[in-house]
Amino acid sequence: MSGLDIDRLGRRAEAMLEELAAISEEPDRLTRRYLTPEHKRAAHLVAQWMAEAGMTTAEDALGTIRGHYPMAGETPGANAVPRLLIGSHIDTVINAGKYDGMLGVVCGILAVEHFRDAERRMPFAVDVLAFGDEEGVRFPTVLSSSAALAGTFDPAWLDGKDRDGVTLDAAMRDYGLDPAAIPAAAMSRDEALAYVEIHIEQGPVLEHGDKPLGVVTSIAGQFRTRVTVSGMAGHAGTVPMPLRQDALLAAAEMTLAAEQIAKAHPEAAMVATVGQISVKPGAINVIPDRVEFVLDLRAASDAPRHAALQSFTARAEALAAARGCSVAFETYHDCPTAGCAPWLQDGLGRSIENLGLAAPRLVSGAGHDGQAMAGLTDFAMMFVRCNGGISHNPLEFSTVADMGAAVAALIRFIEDFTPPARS
Ligand code: HGY
Ligand code: MN
Ligand code: MN
Repeated sequence: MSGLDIDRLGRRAEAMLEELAAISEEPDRLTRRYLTPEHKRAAHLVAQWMAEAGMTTAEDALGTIRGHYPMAGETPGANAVPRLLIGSHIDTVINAGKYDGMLGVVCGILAVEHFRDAERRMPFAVDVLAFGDEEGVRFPTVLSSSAALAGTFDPAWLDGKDRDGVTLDAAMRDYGLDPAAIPAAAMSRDEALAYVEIHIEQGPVLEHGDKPLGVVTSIAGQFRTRVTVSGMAGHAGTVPMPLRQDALLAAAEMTLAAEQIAKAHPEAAMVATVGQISVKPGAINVIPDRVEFVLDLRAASDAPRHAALQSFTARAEALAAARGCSVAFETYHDCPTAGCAPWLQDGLGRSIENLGLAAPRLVSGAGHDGQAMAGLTDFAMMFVRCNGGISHNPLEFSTVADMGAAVAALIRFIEDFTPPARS
């Protein structure tokens, strides 16, 4: 198919993912949140693989591990080296699968290893990036480590707290990082030729079309809005139902309203999710007086997504008032739809077709570091088929053959990569 040993590449990827999957905060499931000791162990393992593959490695101010494969003729310490960026993330959700994020880092390492083994260097350097805060599961930030590399990190994020009240600033220092060095983490536009990410599709389209690989056209925009509902605590046994100001019942009606709004817009590929909720005071026999949840609202384009959030907040205020409750909203993440550069889409498409495979185009409903990297350079993504489209779930699975094909296609892409002439 390509003169490359697809099976060997796929088996290497599978073995590396198994090793990473064993590094978890929890004994019986995979959870690896940003700046935890487990993140550090995974980062060290990835840095070791990068070094073994012929790269120099560095850790930036956000903990991103940056592997650097020099360009032809590059002298150590050279400035303004043009580089193709390849990366993904090594943080996970709670009870995660072992492919989401990690596959893209492993593919980048295996592709560079191929060129090192062939003693071949390109007219550009290749950086492999292992970001640590893509999921945004620990702090109220999302894509913060790729944003820092892109130069768009917001210092206000440093005050965000995790569920234990630890700020991002304190967690960085505890991890051995220096928040004052964040500005220096930004890469100059001159150096970044493009950013390319390989990722499992996390959806059913490729499997449904019996296609191992695909090329992403755009990444859906998303809101993360914290909703705080306040009511009145009371005795579960003595307050008659009509007299209650039950914050949980109001919140429950709001989550159903979000579902109705999303279902009303199939043309916008709109989805609404509430995956995290807290109920206070949290006693069995006390009517809840404070409920906090985060609404994750996404759509394939931005106008309907913004309109939907407005509809939701109006609906939520009416539902709260009807129960004598109040409601407050804080949108802490508003990530616009990001388009993948057509020239990079074409390059990825050709590299897949070079393997004798079709290269279908598809939209990503999932968010990715590419949305942050779009602030620095053109970006594109290659999707890899995953079993049943399942993700954010330990049942996540991608075959050796499909992962091997992804590495082979990436190798072909790098071989044929011709950066556009700079004006
Ligand atoms: O939520 C997402 O879309 C991604 O998995 N962070
Ligand atoms: Mn991901
Ligand atoms: Mn994810």
